[in-house]
Amino acid sequence: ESTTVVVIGAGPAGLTVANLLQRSGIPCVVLERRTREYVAQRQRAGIVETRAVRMFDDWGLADRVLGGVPYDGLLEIRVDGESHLVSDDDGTDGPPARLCPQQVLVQKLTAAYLADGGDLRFEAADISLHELTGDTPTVRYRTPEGTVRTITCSYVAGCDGDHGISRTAVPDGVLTAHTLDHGIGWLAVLADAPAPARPLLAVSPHGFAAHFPRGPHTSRYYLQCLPDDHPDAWPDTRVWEALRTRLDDPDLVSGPITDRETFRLRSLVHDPMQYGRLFLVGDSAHIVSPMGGKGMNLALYDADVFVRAVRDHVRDKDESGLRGYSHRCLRRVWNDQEFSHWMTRTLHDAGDATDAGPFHRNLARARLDRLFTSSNAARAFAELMTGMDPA
Ligand code: RFL
Repeated sequence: ESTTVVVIGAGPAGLTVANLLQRSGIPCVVLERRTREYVAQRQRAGIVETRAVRMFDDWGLADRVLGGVPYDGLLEIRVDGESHLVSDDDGTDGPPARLCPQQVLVQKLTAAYLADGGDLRFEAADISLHELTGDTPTVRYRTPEGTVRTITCSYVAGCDGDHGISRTAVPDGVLTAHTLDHGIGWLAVLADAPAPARPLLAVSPHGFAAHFPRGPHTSRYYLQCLPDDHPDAWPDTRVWEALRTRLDDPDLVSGPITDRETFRLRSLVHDPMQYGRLFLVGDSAHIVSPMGGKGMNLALYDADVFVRAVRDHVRDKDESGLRGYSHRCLRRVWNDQEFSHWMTRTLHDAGDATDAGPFHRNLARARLDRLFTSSNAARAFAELMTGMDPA
């Protein structure tokens, strides 16, 4: 069996690659380890940034793959109970960002790809990649029935996240991993409780907290916690009490908690994002601290750059896009890492719950003050929020 591109993983990165290839008339096969139901339920990101919305629009896919509710592009930053609004309006024309939960995007991308005849194989086990430095790599996997299959292709898109097999197929010493542990933990809570009017980030002496919409009656909350905290240390009463205190909202309406996990904030970049004919796309190449909402949006960016490069090669024998893939993606990755790092430090250090100390606390407060009072600072922030390529 042979195809042009084998896509490993059916998350936001893999499904976007698959849909854009399909729109380009380039054959591909998607291999996903999990079931369709499992993939469709994974809840994480909540905002599709302006650039990504316009990208789907350019490909004629926006109406089919973007769900969720309209979004005025405003973000509330509450500091010790005082509310400030910041905007992602950078003055450019075109459709704005969308509040579209990651699982809705994934469900719709899956449906659009399959409706147009896409080849998507769930429960593909023991995937292995071979001859990546030759002209025709092969991908081997086992079907749910236990048959071992081999697919020959021209390119492999490694879209299988941070714990996938794609990156491990690269020999030791080829990739450099740049890592940062922020020394901060977050408790992430999902609840059937009223969504806030707009995404809300709160600085308080008791630690950072956030409240995001994930649907009209579903909310995502984040609470800064100890880096190695266990979710069991956070029973319902403690969660709601901490949220009411840190959001300075004694009337916050609670609801049944449906998911609760803790994790450490970390950032990771693998350089380069390519080995032979294997191209790493999305989380398989980089992890960004969730502060700033860039992880999924970076995955969508990589997918767009990759498919355009493959299209140039297949259609016009122009290899420049593929050769420049890693460099181009990494430029944006580092730009977003910087944004996310800036937000992570600012919104945590401005409270009193990190060990950054009073000097850094005052620096963080000065940055927030500048953001709220300087139109130039606000504009720079808006530009980063949109994710648009710098001119
Ligand atoms: P995914 O989503 O991890 O998908 C990878 C897919 O590959 C499959 N897979 C395999 N398939 C075959 N063989 C194997 N050996 C395989 N191993 C894995 C998996 O089953 C899966 O289907 O990576 P992708 O597509 O690169 O997408 C990246 C995003 O999911 C990620 O960046 C975001 O979720 C990060 N993120 C956020 N991003 C935002 O833009 N805004 C946010 O608000 C936001 N919040 C978050 C987040 C990540 C979080 N986690 C995971 C800590 C909040 C949280 C809690």
